[in-house]
Amino acid sequence: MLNLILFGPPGSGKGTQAEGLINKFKLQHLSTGDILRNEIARSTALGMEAKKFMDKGLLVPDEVVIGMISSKIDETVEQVKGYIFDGFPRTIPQAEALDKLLQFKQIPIKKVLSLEVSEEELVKRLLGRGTTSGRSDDQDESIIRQRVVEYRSKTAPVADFYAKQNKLHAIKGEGSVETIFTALCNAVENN
Ligand code: B4P
Repeated sequence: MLNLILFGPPGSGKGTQAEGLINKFKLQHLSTGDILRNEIARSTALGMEAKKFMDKGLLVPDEVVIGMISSKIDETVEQVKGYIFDGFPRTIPQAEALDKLLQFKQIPIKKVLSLEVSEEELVKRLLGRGTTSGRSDDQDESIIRQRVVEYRSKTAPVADFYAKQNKLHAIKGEGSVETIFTALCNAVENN
């Protein structure tokens, strides 16, 4: 099974690049951001709870997202060739929980692809998306900057967690979508 993590700050291109990687490697997409937005759209209790955090640019509590991912894996594991985790794990407890889940099923993470983009470029991209996406967390610069602060304090340490396992591959996330996609494919295919 080919299990990949797409890692990087908000707006680094995780969702954008996930699409191409899913098509090329025939992987199941698991985006915690998409799953949470779907829960919000359906006004579920989980969605309403998550919205309180997302609207402020904060991470949703670990137990909520870990439970969500665990049940998605249970529902799909028999039918897929591998997963692309997009926007998960975002904290060390999430990374530890994912390792445990995958160890139990004997389907470890193969590679962690880390997209590197400057803060000014992130803010520019997300404000740009905010003009068309309808996403409230993309429309206010102070919320976007808060998401970057959350990334630096809680998510960036996850890179070290995977570097210690020799699974981390840093990729320049600025340039054309096609050039970045080629670099990601090379990282997946080469040892
Ligand atoms: P996510 O849905 O994961 O979204 P994101 O980090 O904002 O963006 P992504 O990185 O996927 O966007 P992309 O670059 O593709 O998270 C949203 C919120 O959900 C979080 O803030 C948090 O509250 C919550 N959440 C999600 N997962 C969680 C977890 N595990 N734990 C706790 N909370 C969680 O796109 C950005 C823009 O850049 C687009 O407009 C795109 O067109 C553009 N773009 C992409 N590549 C480009 C390039 N090469 N050049 C120019 N523009 C580019």
